[in-house]
Amino acid sequence: MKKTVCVAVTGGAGQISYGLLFRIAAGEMLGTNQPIILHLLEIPSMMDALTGVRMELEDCAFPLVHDIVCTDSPQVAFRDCEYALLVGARPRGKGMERKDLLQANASIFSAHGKAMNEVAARNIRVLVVGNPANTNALIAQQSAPDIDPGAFTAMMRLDHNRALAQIAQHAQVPLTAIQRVSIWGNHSATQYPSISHALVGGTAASEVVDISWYRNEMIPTVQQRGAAIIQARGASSAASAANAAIDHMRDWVMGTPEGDWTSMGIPSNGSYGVREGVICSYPVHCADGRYTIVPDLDIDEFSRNKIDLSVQELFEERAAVESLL
Ligand code: NAX
Repeated sequence: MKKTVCVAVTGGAGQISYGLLFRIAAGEMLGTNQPIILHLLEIPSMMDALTGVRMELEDCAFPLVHDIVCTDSPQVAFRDCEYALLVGARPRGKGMERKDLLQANASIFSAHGKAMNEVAARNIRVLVVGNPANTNALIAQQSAPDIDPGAFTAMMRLDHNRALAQIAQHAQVPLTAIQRVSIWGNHSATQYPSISHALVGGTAASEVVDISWYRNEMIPTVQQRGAAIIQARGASSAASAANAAIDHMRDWVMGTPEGDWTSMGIPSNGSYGVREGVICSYPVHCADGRYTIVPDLDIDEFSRNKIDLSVQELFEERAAVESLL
């Protein structure tokens, strides 16, 4: 057994957390040899509901869970944490513009970033799930100047997994036959799911997948999948989002499979023409607990336009919260 680590999850009483906490507690994220202390953060009005979640976690008698701390104080939640999953966020209310949503969440993520800066372990890894995830991650990062900026990531894995599932269904192959799919840009309807370098059963995806299906059906399906789920289920994606959060953290810590890569929202560094200053989705390899952008991919004109459009949106979101950066 390894040394116990603290894992903070915000929005602990929300629907994604209900799909997430039990899997973290079972060892699916950090491994079955990694004991954990869960730190669950909620707003004061949700503390009773959070107590209910805690009781259920206790009733699972997970051997890996050494303690569960429930709190409405970010300073308590992030103390000594080596992993933080920032799921809690303000949902879009009636009549709320995107700008209002950005502002409402900006103050939450700025407070959480400041608290992490004060009390979290210096080697913390942060995954932002709460929307708008990329810009919230940027705000948290900018509010935590004493923590490695690269520690702040945004969840694009749900989009990545959605793309895999669409290709598997279209090409009628098992999911395991598909490699090297990439999501570029923002976790929004402008995101660019790319199959330019993807392989299906070891063959270039462009030879297996119908290109007009890809451009006219797959791209919009992946971009709009969140809305389609709300329409069908009457509630937003929860179990699949929780699953993606587990996948994101697990691969970051334990590595991506040989020959494959994943997609993560990470600080832009000029790679692939995305200037510094936003949290952008790139294809990444993970090994030894670190991610690196997949180098030297050819970007054709179609891809360039799609990536630029989504990156432009990221900079517009950044401009809307500039006063907090
Ligand atoms: P819920 O509304 O069910 O849960 C959110 C929880 O966060 C609530 O219990 C709320 O009280 C709590 N919360 C709000 N402000 C908080 C604060 N300051 N500190 C701590 N907790 C706080 O939403 P849920 O369905 O769980 O979704 C959570 C977030 O994930 C939303 O922003 C949602 O848009 C986002 N998503 C992101 C996805 C991604 O791929 N990046 C996909 C799924 C999801 O849409």
